Amino acid sequence: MKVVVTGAAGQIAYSLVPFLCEDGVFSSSQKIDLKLVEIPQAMERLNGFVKELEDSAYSTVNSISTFDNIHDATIDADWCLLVGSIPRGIVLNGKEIKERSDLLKINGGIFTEQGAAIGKNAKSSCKILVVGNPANTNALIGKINSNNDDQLWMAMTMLDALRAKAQLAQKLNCHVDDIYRLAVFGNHSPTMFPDLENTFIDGKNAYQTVNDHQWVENEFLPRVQQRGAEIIKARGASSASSAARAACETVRAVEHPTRSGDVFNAAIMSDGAYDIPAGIFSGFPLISDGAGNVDIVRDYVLSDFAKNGLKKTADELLEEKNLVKDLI
Ligand code: NAX
Repeated sequence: MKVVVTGAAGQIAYSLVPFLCEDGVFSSSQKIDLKLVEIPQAMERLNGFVKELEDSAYSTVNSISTFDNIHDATIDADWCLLVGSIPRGIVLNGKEIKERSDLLKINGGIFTEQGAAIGKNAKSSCKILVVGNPANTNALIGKINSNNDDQLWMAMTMLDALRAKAQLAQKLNCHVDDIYRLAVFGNHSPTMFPDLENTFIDGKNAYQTVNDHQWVENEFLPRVQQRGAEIIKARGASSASSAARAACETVRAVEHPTRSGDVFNAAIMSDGAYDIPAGIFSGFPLISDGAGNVDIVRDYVLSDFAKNGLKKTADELLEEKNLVKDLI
C-alpha cells in the first residue's frame, strides 16, 4: 500500500500520519509504504517527524520515505492525502495573501501540478483526498489536470459532518454514534449546508426530534459553519487534531463498506444530483462498497429551506470555479 501525504511537516499531518498507521484503517492487510512530501524549505522539520515515526515502530508500516517533489512520490500510489497548501495571511514576495481569489490562484497552481503527477504516476485505482483549502476547488483543479477518469478524487467535508454530529448530540443528549444519515452539502466553507431533515437518531427523525427550527437556523447552522473560526480564536491556530481524525475517518469510510442505512461525507464531482450543477466538487451523502466504488445517496428529501441553502453554497462553488477557469 503506497500512501502519499503532502504537507507532511505541517500540523494536521503530525496527527494524521499516526492515525493512518493504526490497525484497521485500510482494508488491505498489506503493510504501508509512507511517502511524505514537503516543500524543500520544510524538509528538515519533516526529517524530525520521520525520526518520531520510526521510533513509533508501527507494525503496519513497511517503509517511510520523504520527497521534495510530488512526481517521484506518487509513483504507483494507492492513496494521496493532499494536505499541503498555502494558508491565507502568509507573506509571499513581500505581499500578504489576504484575498480568497489570490489564495485560490496560488493553491490552484500547486494542484495543477499535483493533479498531473497523480494522473500520470499513481495507480488507476488511486483515491485522492484533498484537505488543503480551498479544498473543493483544489480538488476540481487536481481532478481536471489529472486527465484520468479512473481515479477517485474527493475533498474533505468529514470534519464538517463530525462537527454537526457533535452539536446535535449535545443538543439531544445522545451519543454521536446514535446519529446516522447526517449529510453536509456543498462547499467546505461557511456556506456549507449540514442537513438535519434527513438525519436519524435511533429511528427518529433528528429535525422533528429537535422540533425547533429557530435553533436549527440560528444556532446549529452558524455554529457548525463557523466552528473553524471559533477554534482559531480559542487556540490561536486552526483545527489540527480534529481535521486529522476526519481525514483518517474518510479513508476508513472509503476502504470499508458503509454501515447499512448510513452514509459518509466527502465532496465529489457533482453529476447534477440534488440540483448541484454538474462539474463542481460538492459535499454529498455517500456510500462505499469497500471495493473502491463510491456513490451518491439520492433519496434525501429537501425542504425549501434546504434547497435555498444548497443553492447558496453551489453558487459559491461556481464563483470559485470561475476564478480558477485558467487552471482547468
Ligand atoms: P500547516 O501550515 O501547519 O501545514 C501545511 C504544510 O504544507 C506546510 O508544512 C507547508 O510547508 C506544506 N506545503 C505547502 N505547499 C506544499 C506543496 N506544494 N507540497 C507539499 N507540501 C506543501 O497547515 P495545516 O494546519 O496542516 O493545514 C493544512 C491545510 O488544511 C490548510 O490549507 C488548511 O486550511 C486546511 N484545512 C482543511 C480542513 C478541511 O476540513 N478540508 C480543515 C482543517 C484545515 O483548516
